Amino acid sequence: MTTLNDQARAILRQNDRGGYTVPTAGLYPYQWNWDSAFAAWGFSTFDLPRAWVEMETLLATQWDDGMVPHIIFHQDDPGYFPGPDVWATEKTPATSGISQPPVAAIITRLMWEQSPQEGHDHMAALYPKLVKWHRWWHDMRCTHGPVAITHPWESGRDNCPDWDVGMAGVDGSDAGPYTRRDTGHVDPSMRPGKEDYDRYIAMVKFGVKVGWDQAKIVEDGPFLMADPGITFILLRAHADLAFMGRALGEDVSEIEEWAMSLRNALPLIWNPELEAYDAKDLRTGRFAGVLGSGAFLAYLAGASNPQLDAQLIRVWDAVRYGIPSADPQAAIFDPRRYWRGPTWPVVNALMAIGLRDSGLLDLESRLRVETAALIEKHGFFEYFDPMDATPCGGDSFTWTAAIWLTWANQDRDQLVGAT
Ligand code: 9WN
Repeated sequence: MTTLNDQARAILRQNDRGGYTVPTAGLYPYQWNWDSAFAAWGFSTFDLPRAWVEMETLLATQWDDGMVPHIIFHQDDPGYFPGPDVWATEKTPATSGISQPPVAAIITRLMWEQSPQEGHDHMAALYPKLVKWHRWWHDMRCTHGPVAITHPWESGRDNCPDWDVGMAGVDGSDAGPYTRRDTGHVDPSMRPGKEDYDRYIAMVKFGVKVGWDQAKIVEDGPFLMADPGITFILLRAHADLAFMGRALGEDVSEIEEWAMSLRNALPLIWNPELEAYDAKDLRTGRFAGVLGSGAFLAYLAGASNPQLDAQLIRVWDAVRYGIPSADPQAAIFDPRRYWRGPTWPVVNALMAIGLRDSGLLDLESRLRVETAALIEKHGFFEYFDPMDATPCGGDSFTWTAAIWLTWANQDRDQLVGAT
């Protein structure tokens, strides 16, 4: 009998395109930044050499300025829009012009710690590239304090309600004619709407117009919002990077300074009215005013507090499976539409690291049991309805397979109360 472990490993192998892994065939035919890091973590459970190759392929696409792009278009594929011709970054291989959540250092440390001797040279070779990427985040995206994103896709949580206030200020009227491909692969009611896409394309066009000059994009681009999610991921990634640097005998004071200035900026994204961390439109100074899953990544950075604990339990108790991507008690909650309500196993896995490190072991177990139940019921889908477990988005999804192997299926025989 094929076990779910076998199926998860087979998905990683099937989605392997030779040195990099696509998120899922059809819908996402290229290498995506944070998906690839999760793929590496998944491979590390059964093929550590292949895991290191994944991370090395990702970091090999780093731009001269230090950015590691969000999509790498290794080979043209008409099944995805917007493709390399729209981004027009003039890189080889072709890439998009924005980045994605910097989970690579977090996962590199996890892989290295699995086998410190075998991993030493790989980790040491990746280290300077990771430092250069983190410096890019500090110099190019932390100019306002917390991490700012210049396009919702940079957050990895594309159309979550966090970005609505910033998106409202983006003029999508001259996006021009284009044909979406995503809605041909999955149910359109689960994807972002046309107005969102017009604005996404307008932002890409602005990047092309300024030759992907990141300083100009931050200064004058159509969209700039503080993202609690990446802020917490980067804080955690800085700590893991510094840990590896110390093990290599490197001077990590620069990384420690980035981390300290980022931590000092956290009050700027605390919304007292919401009683939670909140996204903020840096063009207008307005908070988003909605509780999104990015806020709960605070656990990953040791930045939680009793008010946030209470919010976590409130939104979690309002659903049955996993932590929802938007507040179920808010009017905008939409349990199957992309990042506007569903639960994402991959985000749950990141939160679990935070819950465990914060000593909240019961909550970590609960999250693991609920996430595993979704996969046991329906397989390795991209995301799920948190109310009734309906599988959504792409099937045979790399990161869902990866987190099954690394986290969701770990030691569950010792847990009780499976959903
Ligand atoms: C745009 C690949 C990616 C993920 C993102 C997710 C989605 C792309 C899209 O798919 O974004 O980058 O076309 O919708 O939101 O987190 O990395 O899985």
